[in-house]
Amino acid sequence: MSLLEQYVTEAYDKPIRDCSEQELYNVLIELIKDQSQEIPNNQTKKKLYYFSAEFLIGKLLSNNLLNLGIYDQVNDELIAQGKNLMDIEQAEFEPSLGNGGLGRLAACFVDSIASLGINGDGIGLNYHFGLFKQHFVDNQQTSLPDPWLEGKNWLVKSRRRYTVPFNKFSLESTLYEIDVIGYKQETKNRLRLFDLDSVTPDIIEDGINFDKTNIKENLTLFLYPDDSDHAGELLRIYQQYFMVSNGAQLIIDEAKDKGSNLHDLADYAVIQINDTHPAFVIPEMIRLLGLEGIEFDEAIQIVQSMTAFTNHTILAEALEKWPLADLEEVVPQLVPIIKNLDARMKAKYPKRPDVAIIDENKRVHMANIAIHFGYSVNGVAALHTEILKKSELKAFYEIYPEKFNNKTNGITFRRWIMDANKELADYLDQLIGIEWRESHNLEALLEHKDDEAVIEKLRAIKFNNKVRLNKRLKAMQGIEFKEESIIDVQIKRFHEYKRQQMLALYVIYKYLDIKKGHIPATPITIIFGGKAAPAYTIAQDVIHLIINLSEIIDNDADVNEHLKVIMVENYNVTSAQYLIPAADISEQISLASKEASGTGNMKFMLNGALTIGTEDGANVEIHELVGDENIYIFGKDSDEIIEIYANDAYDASVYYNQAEIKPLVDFIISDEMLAVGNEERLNRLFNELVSKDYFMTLIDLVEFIETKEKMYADYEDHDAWTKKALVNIAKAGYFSSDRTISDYNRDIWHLETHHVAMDQ
Ligand code: NBY
Repeated sequence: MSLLEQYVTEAYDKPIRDCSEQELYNVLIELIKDQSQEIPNNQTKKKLYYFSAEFLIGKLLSNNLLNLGIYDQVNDELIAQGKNLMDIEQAEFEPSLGNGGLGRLAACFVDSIASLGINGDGIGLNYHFGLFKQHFVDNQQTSLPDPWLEGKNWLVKSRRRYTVPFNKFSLESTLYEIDVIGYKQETKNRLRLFDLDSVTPDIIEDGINFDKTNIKENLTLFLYPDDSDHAGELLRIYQQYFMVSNGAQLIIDEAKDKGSNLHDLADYAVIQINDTHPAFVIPEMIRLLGLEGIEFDEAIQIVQSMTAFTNHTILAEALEKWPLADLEEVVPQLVPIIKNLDARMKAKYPKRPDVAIIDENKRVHMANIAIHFGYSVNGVAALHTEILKKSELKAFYEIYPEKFNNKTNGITFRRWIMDANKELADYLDQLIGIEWRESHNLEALLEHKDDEAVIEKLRAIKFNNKVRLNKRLKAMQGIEFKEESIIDVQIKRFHEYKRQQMLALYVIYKYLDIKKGHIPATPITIIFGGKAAPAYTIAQDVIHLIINLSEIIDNDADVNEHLKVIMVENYNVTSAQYLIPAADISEQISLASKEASGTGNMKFMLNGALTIGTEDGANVEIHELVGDENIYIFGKDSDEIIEIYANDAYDASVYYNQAEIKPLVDFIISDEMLAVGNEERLNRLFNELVSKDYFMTLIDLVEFIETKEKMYADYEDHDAWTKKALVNIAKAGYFSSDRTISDYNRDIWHLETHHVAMDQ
């Protein structure tokens, strides 16, 4: 009897072929958990703690089987019994522990850290209802709790508990852990998610609203609870402090277990802070070391030598500044420490209010704490790091040039090709051998650029992935597209700087153009996916516009044969794994200088989609790698945009009044649109675009339309197109998160690795 059969017999006393997918899922998750229990934790002396408010890990069934090296074996056995893993994985609920790029990056990183044999755990919170579940009603986004914990899941309860002191009460934590099994590794790491037993859904009113003041019952209910009012602001501070205090206590315990006397803590632990959300770990660790008998000055030195900070944005709104009064209310024990750190910096840099920790409005700048009292500050793509040094963090760069470094983001090839696009991965094995599965070097593919059979096969794989996507969309939303169409995709959080509204204006252009009788040679399917923050009204208006467009086009017999627009509901990691392998075109059209890196761009490239993009974030590096012929770059560059901001020189109305643009924007409030949409939302969006448009939608619109037309025309030469796709795949190796993590380790963490460093 195979291991799987043993488990199935034990649980259900019947053969595999008689089990439901749900039953097989229940068995497999136990089997995998047991297998991974056998793998010892990485125990090397020094350990990385990756602190992050989010870990957008995706489903783990296939991923874990893949990393255990038993995916094919298990799947073959299931297939012989009329079952398969892809169907079984439908029974898994995707963990809702993240939001966007920052959370997905953390997930790719923990996978790479484990796969390189580096000792490093993720530290975060266990949100019972995650971010939120997006549901469309009347062509609008609504938000519901995401009950992901209802399914059988990967969490294992630990015996470890800590007490976290707040002003008015203390809370005792519970720790849940998820094993992070590296790819074919002898040791494993863990994701450590702190939680509170007293949290309960009973306080949820309608949708995602709940009593924000009831901390004992709401602390870990949701990720990023609305912080637009005072109670919401306090709740975020409660969450952040709960995360970091637990994490810091854990670090101290684990170091002591290994023999640390805490004076040497930095020999045992290094902390990477993912954006500012965990930055309270600095004063908290200083506080805890004080309780352990370490003098304040020494505690500062210790913490400083073991803490590094990653910045993910230049948008001011995301750099947290908490009112000191809020901290007095929630965590008064941190206030004297923060004031002391502030006083030191004010004494040292008396004429530099721009680097102060506490500003003149008595707000605490979290990033400033992390930069002064950490030893490394990194951006997430070359351009982003340059902008940090030149403008956003210029004052700090002048003081601490040695702290600044770039770590261009990456993606884990285990999930984003081996798991998401098995057919392509298997074909690459045949073509260039299996070494790429560890080295992630795909350059050998370039030798096959002129081989027609290869080009044809790549096209066939792309088509099969379209068929697979179509099945899923039909099952999820009852939507079908033409499988022979060109698939053009923009999937990411909704934000004005990402300019989904610019692609929506292109859809309007194309719709009107087809109405005029200009029929595309190949049908076009444009797919959007992403959530808008519940408090971000304009972003929701854009979603509304897109769903309206999709309805108008579907109901128009002149157009619906040639153009289809799809808005994917509740876009998440699982849907990304279907969408990306099926895409021909990757939309990376942010306003230059605003997208720190992007990582979706890398996933599309790896799966053979061509990018249409601005010179922003990591697009710049993709462009350099693939060359002008294999990417479609348009629009103003970051220097130009920064200059326009500096001179306050963008006037939306000037663009709006151009003959090519006006009819497109006017369509937003046309009778046709108002017949299907909500007047208030559409008017608001229209007014925003013509009068304010802070993220300059219209500045690149004409060039965007021209570039898209060129791209669709180029698609008609199938061989030439697929050759470009091949070059993109071949050059994607640089964007492996194993490379990124090797870079972090080489420059920042300095931990032992059990894996040969990659040579690219
Ligand atoms: O981090 C993203 C960047 O936009 C993207 O360019 C980059 O590739 C990625 C990984 O480095 N940032 C991001 O996802 N940030 C957030 O989602 C976020 C969420 C909440 C808050 C701030 C940022 N917040 O302050 O509440």
